[in-house]
Amino acid sequence: MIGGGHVAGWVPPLGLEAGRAEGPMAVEHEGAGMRESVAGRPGPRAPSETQRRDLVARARAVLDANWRGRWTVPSRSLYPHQWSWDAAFIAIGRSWVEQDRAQRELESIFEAQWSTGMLPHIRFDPEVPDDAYFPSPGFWQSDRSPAAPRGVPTSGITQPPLHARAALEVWRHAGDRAEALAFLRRLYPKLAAQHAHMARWRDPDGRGLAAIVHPWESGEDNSPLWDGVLEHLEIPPGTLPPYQRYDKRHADPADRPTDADYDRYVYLAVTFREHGYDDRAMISQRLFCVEPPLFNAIYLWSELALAEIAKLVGAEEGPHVAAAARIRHGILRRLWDPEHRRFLAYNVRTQHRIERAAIDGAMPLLDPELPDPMVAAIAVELRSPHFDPPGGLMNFLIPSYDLRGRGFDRRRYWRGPVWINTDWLVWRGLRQHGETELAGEVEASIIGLVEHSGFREYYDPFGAQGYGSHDFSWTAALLLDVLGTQAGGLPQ
Ligand code: 2M8
Repeated sequence: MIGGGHVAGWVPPLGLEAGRAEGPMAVEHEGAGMRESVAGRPGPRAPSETQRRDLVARARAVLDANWRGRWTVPSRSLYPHQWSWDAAFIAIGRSWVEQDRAQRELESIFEAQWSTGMLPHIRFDPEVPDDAYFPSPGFWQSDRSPAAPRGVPTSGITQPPLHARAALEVWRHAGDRAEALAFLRRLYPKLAAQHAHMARWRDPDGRGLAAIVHPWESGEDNSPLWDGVLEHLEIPPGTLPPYQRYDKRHADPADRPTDADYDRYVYLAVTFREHGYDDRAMISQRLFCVEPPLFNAIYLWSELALAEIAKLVGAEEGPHVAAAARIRHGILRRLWDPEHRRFLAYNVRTQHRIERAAIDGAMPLLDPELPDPMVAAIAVELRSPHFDPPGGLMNFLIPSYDLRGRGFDRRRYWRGPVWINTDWLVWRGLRQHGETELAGEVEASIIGLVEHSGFREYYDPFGAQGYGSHDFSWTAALLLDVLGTQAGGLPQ
């Protein structure tokens, strides 16, 4: 058994971890009679056509309110710029209803691409004041790198490369096929450069996998997966610049990372800044160097999409098929732990797998060729007490981290709450492998969480309480994709 530090049969007491008296009864209800009306668990019930129509209208209203003319902010309060993998999720959802905005979303984030091919994790909006979000462009100083685009302030690190997959989905849903093909032609060389950057600079020992150098690159920034990886970091006195966290103004500090975690994030970023965000330096220092299943499964899924896009635009698919095979080989060889029958993240610095279970472990389902015994092992794990909250209609799938694992926290950002984007990725993977019953339960959870608590950033698996920011874009976008995929398509 891995994870350690947990008591057998333990269930997190409602509302105790964060020192608050909160439980199912304290759930915010933004709609009427939701408990009866949602597709709850077990025994999911499909929402009625009226409910589906209402959800679509509400999701579209969130996306419209967060549209900034050329891109969508993840949240108007907490995240007032454009984020990289958010843009991909948003484009996927938007593509059901607005082809033009979906295309613009992806093209805007690629305006921030560096000449090395690196796609930064934030494209800053110069019109947003510096004190709206930390770290601001003034902190990152991306112009310290000759590879950064001139006139477009960005961060200096990347995020999971979901963009080729998003571009393919946009094409698949497009009403104007000619325009969608022109869009793919414009984007293809940029997507190929993004992937080439990872193959060239982020594969420290040639295993086919991409390594990340900062928890912010993982997308699941504050996961307990990184606790042990960050432990070795000693922050020399005087290295941290004075900084102020603005996130705690916009969200409850109990839902956000601790100050000690933030110091480490800032220390890593400052160190990379001092090296002008030089790829070689960021990898070779091994300050934080990890190969996560989530990042790499998305990398593989997008590489396969890139092969399809190449065919559509008349380019060669062969190099992408070969690259996908290399990534698959890396995932199967390096990230699969035969003893525990789980996919685990790999710490390149210590040369060991990180023996903690997170929703990451289910992401290789995105590979259509994942061998059946591994698909089965993932399904068993998702149904186990590590990821399936016990009992009752008010518990929801899938917690982002092992419910029984060391460091689990049901409300704190990436340490256990359910996120709609990770649910959606696993839902796609389960469907692809014919795991329809479990996929149906995840789908019911996605819809149920939104019906109970609105378009929140993340949710308590025990009771659906919503946390983090309100009117969160990828929650709205991915709900559109889920509803659009249901029989009858997207209600207009
Ligand atoms: C969160 O990350 C940012 C830093 O990039 C933050 O906490 O300030 C993460 O959930 C990340 O995955 C997401 O892309 C971003 C914007 O939604 O917020």
